[in-house]
Amino acid sequence: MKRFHTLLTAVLLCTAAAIPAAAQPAMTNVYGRDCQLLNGKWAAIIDPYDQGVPKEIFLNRTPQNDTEFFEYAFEGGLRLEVPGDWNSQSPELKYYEGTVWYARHLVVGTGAAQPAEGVCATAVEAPCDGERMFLYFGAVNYRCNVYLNGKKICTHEGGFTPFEVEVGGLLRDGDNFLAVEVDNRRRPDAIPAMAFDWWNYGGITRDVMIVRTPKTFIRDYFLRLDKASDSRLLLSVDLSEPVAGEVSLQIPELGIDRTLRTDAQGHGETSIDVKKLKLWSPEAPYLYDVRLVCGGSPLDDRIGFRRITVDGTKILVNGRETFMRSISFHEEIPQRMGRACSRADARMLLAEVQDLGANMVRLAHYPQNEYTVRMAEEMGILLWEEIPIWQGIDFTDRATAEKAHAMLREMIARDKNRCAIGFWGIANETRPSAARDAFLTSLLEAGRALDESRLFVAAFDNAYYMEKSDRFEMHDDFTRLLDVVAVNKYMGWYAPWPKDPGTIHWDICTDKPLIISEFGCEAQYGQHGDRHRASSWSEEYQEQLYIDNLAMFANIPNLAGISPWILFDFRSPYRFHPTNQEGWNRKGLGPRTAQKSVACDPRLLPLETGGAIEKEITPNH
Ligand code: GCB
Repeated sequence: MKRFHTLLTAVLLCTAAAIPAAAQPAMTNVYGRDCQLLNGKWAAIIDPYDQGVPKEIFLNRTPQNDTEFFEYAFEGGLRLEVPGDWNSQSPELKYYEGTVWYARHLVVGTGAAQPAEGVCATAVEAPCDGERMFLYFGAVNYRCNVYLNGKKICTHEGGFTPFEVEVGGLLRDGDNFLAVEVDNRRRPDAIPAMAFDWWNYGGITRDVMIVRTPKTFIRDYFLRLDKASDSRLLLSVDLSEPVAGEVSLQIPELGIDRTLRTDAQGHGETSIDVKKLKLWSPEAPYLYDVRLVCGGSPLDDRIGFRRITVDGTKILVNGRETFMRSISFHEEIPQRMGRACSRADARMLLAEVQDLGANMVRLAHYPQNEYTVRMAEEMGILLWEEIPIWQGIDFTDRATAEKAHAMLREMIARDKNRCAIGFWGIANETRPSAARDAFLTSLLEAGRALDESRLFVAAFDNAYYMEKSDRFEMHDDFTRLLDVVAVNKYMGWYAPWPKDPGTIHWDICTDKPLIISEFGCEAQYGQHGDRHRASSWSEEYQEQLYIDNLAMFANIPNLAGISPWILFDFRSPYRFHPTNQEGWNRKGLGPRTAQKSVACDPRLLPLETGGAIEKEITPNH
């Protein structure tokens, strides 16, 4: 296995170098920079047969003489809201998986002729001397090609992490035509792959922005508490260019004003001793105003400092044992039947979590919006953030492995300064094999090299009750490499109880903390029935199942947290039952699942949301 792993890593390095025109990973803390949103309505063309490329619709040509005509036009057709998924914006797109083209004009310079009424356009100031401009996408599901003025400028794969491409030198004065070809088809070599238990929302699902920077700027930084000392901060920075330069770090409240010199590669590191640091914790989520300055240009952030470690079977936050009272949610607003995509959406989801009294969220099953992560941090909610390695992944495919590495890098690059994140999740429900072990080991090593300050976890579904030992056991050697092991176990739902729950014992990775990362069952809101019959889909059955599972958890010697599945019902083509599911996974618990039985009827929205969420919803078309 070791040899295979070394070989795989070597091959990965070669393939990475060979990939053409890939977008750059986004710069850290994009919202702290000079940025302009390109959100709003974009023109769109649905292209299920992928005819947009042969017809060169990215050129946006219009007839120039009497004989010319074109079989497309972006104006006068469909409009899609960005950020947002396309499925919830038009009835014919509800189940659509394929290509959609998005287009928008960028009108550069104040003197430029303005586009005609109704044309989707944004006025963009011309760059000042020496200024650079980047086009940033918070997330596009799943893969995309970006064209500017008829030229392909980048490609990106992966539906939940940000990317950018430099456009300063490509924009011209006046009208510029931006087209984004988005494809959300499921593929065997993708992550996630062919089937997964959530809706495959397609589209430009997060903010799109123009970001302006000086010529040389701080591309990346990582400021954190030294794992070994509560009174030392560690800072590393990378400039946009391989040049020796100066970066200063200011944290006024701590009296810190420190200058650091980067080496000829543009990389610098320093440690700073501090006195009387207030640590961040779920109980006291303290954040400091932090400023980094390079070449006179400031970059502001709010950063908290905390230590998350493992001591035997315990998880410690700042040295204190902390039991993870967690819950999961998908990035979805059930009432709208669409992707959560705004600050208001993040607020709604996290407010529910807070009402439940949870101290952690397992973000299911992919990196969610930066808004959510930042807001959780302000609210004192710990996070487990994971990449969408979800069952069915082709662990033998080198290209898939490279995608996993890219997703992990992009997730850590975006959120490594967010102290709310205590756990990086690298996989959900994978089964042992030499190929899987090599794939995940290489991912884990890469993750640890990027961030030594967090715990690495994966969720498994191969724990079983063994009659012989009268215990739950799990045989998966890969768990040895993780800091924390997590188990998804649906006792009472997918697996019948072998005996009285309160008498069941667990013997799984007893030298490490173990989190029950999923359990639960489906129930229809407001449906009453036999508390001992699963097929009643009743609230009573769900309640009894929770009582039974909690009785069993009491016997897990190394239990360090539980995370019920899930806050809200969520849409999923996996779920066929004609009356109890109707395309929804009904395991939701949250109070706003009051919309459960009526979730498909948007007329009831104001009633179900009490008006509060309704105001923040972008109207559908
Ligand atoms: C699981 C998966 C989760 C599913 C859930 C279910 O184990 O990790 O994505 O949604 O089960 O409801 O079956």
